[in-house]
Amino acid sequence: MVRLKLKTILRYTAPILFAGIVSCDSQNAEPPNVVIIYADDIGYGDLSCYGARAVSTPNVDRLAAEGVRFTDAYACAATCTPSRYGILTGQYPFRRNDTGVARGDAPMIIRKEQYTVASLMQDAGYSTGVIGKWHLGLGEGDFNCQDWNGIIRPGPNEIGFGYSYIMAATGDRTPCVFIENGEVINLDPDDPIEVSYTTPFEGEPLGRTHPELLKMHPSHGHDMAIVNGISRIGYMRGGKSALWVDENFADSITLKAVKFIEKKNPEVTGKPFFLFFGTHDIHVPRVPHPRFAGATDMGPRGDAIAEFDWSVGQILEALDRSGLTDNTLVILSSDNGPVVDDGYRDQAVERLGDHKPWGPFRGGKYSAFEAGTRIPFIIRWPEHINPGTSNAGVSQVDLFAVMSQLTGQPIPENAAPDSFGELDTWLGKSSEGRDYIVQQSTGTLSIVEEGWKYIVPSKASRYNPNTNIELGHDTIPQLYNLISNPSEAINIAGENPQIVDKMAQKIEKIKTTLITRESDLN
Ligand SMILES: [Ca+2]
Repeated sequence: MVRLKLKTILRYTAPILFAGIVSCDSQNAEPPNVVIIYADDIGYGDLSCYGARAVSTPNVDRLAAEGVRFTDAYACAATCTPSRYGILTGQYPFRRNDTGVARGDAPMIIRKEQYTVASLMQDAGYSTGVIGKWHLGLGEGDFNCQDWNGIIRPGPNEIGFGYSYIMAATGDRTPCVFIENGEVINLDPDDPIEVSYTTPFEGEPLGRTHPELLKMHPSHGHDMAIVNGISRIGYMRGGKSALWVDENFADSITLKAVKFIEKKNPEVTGKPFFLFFGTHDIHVPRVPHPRFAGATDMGPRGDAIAEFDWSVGQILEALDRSGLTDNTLVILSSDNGPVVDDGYRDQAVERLGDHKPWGPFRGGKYSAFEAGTRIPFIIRWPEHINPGTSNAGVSQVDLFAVMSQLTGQPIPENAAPDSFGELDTWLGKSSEGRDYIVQQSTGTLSIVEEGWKYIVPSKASRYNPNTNIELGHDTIPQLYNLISNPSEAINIAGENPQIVDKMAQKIEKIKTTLITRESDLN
């Protein structure tokens, strides 16, 4: 049935949609598989193909050498939850006031009636799956609405993902278990899980009361439930047989991703696949498998980058082994910029040396400055992409519309309102890029256009001493020329009032224009 549907889609849409992609064999064009490798908190300067020297990432470098490496690419926001919301829905996360960093017991932020890029791929006839970090909430209702001991719905399976194997939030938040298709795996029904973000459970040791039980100590926050010798954000009790082991995160989710690729091979299923693989690396707690200890001189943060690269290598090898490399579009990126001390005493600061996770940019995770959202972005599709580097401006919010162009599956009315069809740019065939890019920090919005960057004034904190990150917020307008001053050192708003006015008006218009794709803003 599905195979028929796909062929039907191809017959009617491929001649148009693949016209720009396939030059001589469009009759035989099969839609590509799509694998998104979505890193967590990996900064612009953390990979060797982006200039890192203190860590080697040969598998990512291979991807870059065989595809297009983008230098001016942006995540939707400077933290996990809003960034993930944006890439999956094609809507700027600032349009909703509940897309901030989610608790582990938050209800699902993407509503079950929302149409996601996974829904689009499913409707286009793809096998779809999400594996790894989720951090977009689960269930519906208030906080703590989930039945961790039963079926947890809605979840990714209700918004377009046919298969899911996820952690509810992050490695540093309870519940510390993996959830497969809505059920906690390895759970003993006689030892039910309880989760709370407000009240500790009587008798359960906490990081702040029992530091002697910890193998990794918090530097700020992260002093509640202890699991695997590491204290977390949030409380939990029970579910002992289901608790994860941090050292095995990468092995566990990478193995699931490789199995997904093998099981969903189009030669077996008759349809292509779409896999969203969210690594936990290099988010805190950074506890890579012991075999990566000492891979770098930077301690766990550097070693977690090496582990991330290993995961990438496993995915690429699985594609090679299955004969799928040529017709698989692989996108590798990160959800936000880098942070060094993000809450654990893991020697990241002490052993950083000359390494610059933020590359040539200012700020980091959480920040309105470039390093908050300027991220690595690499796309490989051997059948259709000539390797190279592109400085076109691209944003992850466009994934949705790009997938629509790729598959010929139309975007339903009102879905993905801020997602633009930038396929030619993503495939390295055009150097045009987006007309403008919207950035979102923890406290304000910014806009980048024609080399200028304007940061909307905000009363939010300018600096976070815990993470030692300049947040880029200021009560006065900030204007930078990213071409002559990519490090945003010199605020030239005072000398350029007309440009400030124009950009301030534009971002106001973007805020009030609910569907920017079809607007006259472009
Ligand atoms: Ca992140």
